Amino acid sequence: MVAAVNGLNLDRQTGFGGLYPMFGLKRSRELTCLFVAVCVLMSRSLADEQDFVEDFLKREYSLIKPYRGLGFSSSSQWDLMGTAMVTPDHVRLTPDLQSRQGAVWSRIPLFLKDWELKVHFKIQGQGKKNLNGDGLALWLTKDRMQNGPVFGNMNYFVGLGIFVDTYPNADKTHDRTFPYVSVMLGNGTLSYDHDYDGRPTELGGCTAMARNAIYDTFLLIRYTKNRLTVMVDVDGKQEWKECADISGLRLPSGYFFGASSATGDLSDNHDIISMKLYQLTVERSPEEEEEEVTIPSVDNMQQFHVEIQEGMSGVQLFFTFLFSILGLGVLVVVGLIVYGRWKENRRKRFY
Ligand SMILES: *[C@@H]1O[C@H](CO)[C@@H](O)[C@H](O)[C@H]1NC(C)=O
Ligand SMILES: [Ca+2]
Repeated sequence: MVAAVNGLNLDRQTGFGGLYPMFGLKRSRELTCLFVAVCVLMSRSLADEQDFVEDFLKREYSLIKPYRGLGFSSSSQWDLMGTAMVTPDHVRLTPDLQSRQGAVWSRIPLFLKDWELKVHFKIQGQGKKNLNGDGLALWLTKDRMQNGPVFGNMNYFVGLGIFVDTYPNADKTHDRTFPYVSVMLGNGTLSYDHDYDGRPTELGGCTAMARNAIYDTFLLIRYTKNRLTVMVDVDGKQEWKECADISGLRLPSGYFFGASSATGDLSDNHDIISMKLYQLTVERSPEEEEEEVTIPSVDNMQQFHVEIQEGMSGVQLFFTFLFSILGLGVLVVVGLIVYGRWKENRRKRFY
């Protein structure tokens, strides 16, 4: 569904831009009429299922090839930091080398209310599965261009963080398959807990086999009417798979888009190929129009709270083992005694 919407819009975009120069100005009115008619027809069929009337690619918020002037020109709308570098094919946040941090940040604060960000990314490296790390993060935050421990960005961030976590730090029990995509909303006091892969603050997520994928890998983040949806497309089927759906999420405006990544002892190439921002046009009631948000928040935060199941420490494991052996020993002794008595009784009965 979403893929279809996007596809249509892309076609509309390129088709329209491509047609315009061929017609004179006189023609443009007819063309506009035609365009409007087509839009109305298309939106009517789309509106049956969802209330987006139209959406448009916003170039000023998008990171698209060729990345002209990126990282050095004052006219570029994006900044690079750390190890991030631009090649003709991608923005490489980190190379497949240990202890690197890199990021790319938009210079323009976002004041759109309803939007959709489509991210084309690539994570690829030499390391064997689960011997690679640490993943990348996408941001829409109050601060930009900060260093830190959360995939190369600051902790206690204010705003939205979407992580493509490729290394299971906590998951010694393997109840979750990595790479794992997860969503967090920071409010300045919440901390991302790296040792637990951010589970204490996670609002939703899913497994996405996006590393060393033979297909192009995409993430879609949609925010409209306080609802955040994250979708993934990593297995070459050209369809979006739902990953997270969070209602009652309030994000202030004026925040910055960014992408960051970090490697530690383990590494990967973390590349951003494009980040395309589409404005969504959504009908709102006057009350919805007026709502002013100053701090990111989620209604009913408790509903997301998960009990962390602590894995056993070495000492606990030792004592568990010890007591198991002792218990087994006691059982064997008791068993032997009972058997002895029983045998004795039987002998008595025979004589
Ligand atoms: C941030 O969220 C947490 C958890 O909901 C809450 O306890 C804390 O008070 C919030 N901080 C701010 C500044 O709103
Ligand atoms: Ca991790």
